[in-house]
Amino acid sequence: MPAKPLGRRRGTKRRVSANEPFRNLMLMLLGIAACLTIGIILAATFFFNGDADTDTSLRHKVQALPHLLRGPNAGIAVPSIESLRRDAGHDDHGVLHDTGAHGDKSDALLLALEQKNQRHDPLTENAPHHDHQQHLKSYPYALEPVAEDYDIGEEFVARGGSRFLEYVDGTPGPYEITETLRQQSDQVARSRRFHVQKAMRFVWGNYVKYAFGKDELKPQSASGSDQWGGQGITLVDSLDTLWLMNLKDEFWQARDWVRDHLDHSTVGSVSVFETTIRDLGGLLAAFDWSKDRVFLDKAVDLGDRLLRAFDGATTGIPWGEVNLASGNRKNIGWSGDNAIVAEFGTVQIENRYLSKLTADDKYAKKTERVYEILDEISYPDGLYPYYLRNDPRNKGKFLRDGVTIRPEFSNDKLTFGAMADSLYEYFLKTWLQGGRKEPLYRAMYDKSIQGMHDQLLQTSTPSKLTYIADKNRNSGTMDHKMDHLVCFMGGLLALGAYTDPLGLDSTRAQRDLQTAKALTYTCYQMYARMNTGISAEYVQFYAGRDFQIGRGAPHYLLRPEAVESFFILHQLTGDPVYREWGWEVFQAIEKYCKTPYGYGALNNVADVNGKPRDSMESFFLAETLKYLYLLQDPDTEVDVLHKHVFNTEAHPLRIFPVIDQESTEQ
Ligand code: DMJ
Repeated sequence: MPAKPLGRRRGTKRRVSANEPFRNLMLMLLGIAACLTIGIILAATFFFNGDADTDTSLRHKVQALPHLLRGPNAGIAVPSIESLRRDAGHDDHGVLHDTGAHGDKSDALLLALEQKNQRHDPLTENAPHHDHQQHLKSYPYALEPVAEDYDIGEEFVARGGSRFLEYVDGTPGPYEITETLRQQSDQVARSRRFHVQKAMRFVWGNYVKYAFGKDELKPQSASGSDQWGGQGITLVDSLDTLWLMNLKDEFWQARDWVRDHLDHSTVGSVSVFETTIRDLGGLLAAFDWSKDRVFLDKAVDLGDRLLRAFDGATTGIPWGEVNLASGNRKNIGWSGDNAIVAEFGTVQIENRYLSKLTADDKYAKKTERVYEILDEISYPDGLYPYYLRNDPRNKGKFLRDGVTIRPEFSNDKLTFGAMADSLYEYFLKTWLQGGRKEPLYRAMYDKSIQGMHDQLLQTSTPSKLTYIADKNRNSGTMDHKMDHLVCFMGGLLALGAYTDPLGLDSTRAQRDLQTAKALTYTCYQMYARMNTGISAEYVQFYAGRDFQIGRGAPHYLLRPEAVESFFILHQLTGDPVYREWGWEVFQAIEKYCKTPYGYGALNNVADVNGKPRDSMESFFLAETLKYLYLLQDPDTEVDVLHKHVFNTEAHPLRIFPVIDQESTEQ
């Protein structure tokens, strides 16, 4: 039987029950609620699975929290939902190259996150993170110990830049870094560090034999030279390398020379910057590790002589050169009497350490004042042109009725390479040295890194290599080159990310970490793509061709910046790939730069038959060999996150809270 049709029959009056209006109202409300719920679910699905990098990044923030609380970052501030909201507003510029505002979308996402967090504890909700972990692959690169009689000169062949492509954009690696992998990597590293130590023993032995106490060893002609005014620069610069490589007999022999022969009262005019970072930094680090008073006494004497560079400097910016014997000062001739930001902005760590150890704040005060002046005259983008007018002939310009007025920049070139590089490095490191308590320095660092991302960061074609270009601020013209010197930025950005007051998982820190890794990969490519496996002084980027050796810059001066970043990134992330890259670089240096008595700069990194020059800068022993060794030394006491700050010449000094703690323990 067909069912009776329901509903009103035409012409008949419908009977209405007493409950019906209420029931209809309820049904309507239920319908609206259902629509709203579906809408919210759809919106949330879109935001959580959408294409925006920011969304992924914010989701990642919540998912990664448990890992952060347990892992090597335990103790690092966990971002609150308020800080996430703040990030998504002013600080959120997305990941690499995405500087657009995310506005409403981010707000909606944060709202969704807040609602989610009310129902689920973000500190325990990490299922998607587990998913990611499950998709991680095994580390595919062979980890084989190196025999002690392995002949690098015979065996090493540069293998080009076609490997490790998965590291190009700096996103989290596809490989699982397990405890077993770390242990394997440590074992292999110990067999490699033997070879780096052997290189140091070789070059140091020849320095002692042919140039002991001289500024430099000439590695082809087995003689010494004194082009740094006769301060034993190589010896002093090498002290902590000897200590950290456990070459203690050599260290104490060098200490005796410092005690008996190092006499700054006979040294003439020197660069304030170079002498501070190499000589003063070397003495301070030697003291910091050995606690031998000889080093501190010599450092105080040198520090007092260098401090005269501030005498009569009406701008508060020191003179570029000072005569250690007479105290006479002058500007640097070759820079057209301009003061260079990377010079006067890179003397703070050494002078602050001196103040800390002597309880005399004169060193710290004068050099910290430089940062206040820089902050006062800074541009909104936090980037500094590299020349400042500091000319005595323009003295009147800086004085008005006896009051010092603001100094002025005298060019508009923006770079993270030569002449500006370590200024930015010291903003962050000065803050770290003081125990992260002086917000001005961190703010100056963060501002400049934002400016760098907004204005200078580029991606090459076709390989999508990340690089930091130079720029003329006034004309806006970009120069698509990158100095090898810029390669320190990978390590610095990573250090900044791991110590970011917003937390490592903040959008800003994640952006900086990604840039750090991507940039470091580019620096690795600058080595790997050369015939010798060694980088040129700078490379030039061209559309469609990635980079080529810069015009007039095919040489390699034994510089450390790339291996410095490998070391720092390895200490922070534990990814063994940085050890692979460092080992490759070491072998290339061993094969192409080694001479009968040391290691020499190369004229042309494209020429596998070239003869190294008869010159070896002290930073090869102070920095390049030290970083290469520490990278392969799992047993080192050096700890860049909790204990030490490296000055720009790779001299590790304890940070102030550690000094304080250790002095109360004694
Ligand atoms: C070193 O003297 C320092 O690292 C400095 O900050 C820049 N360049 C050299 C090494 O390349």
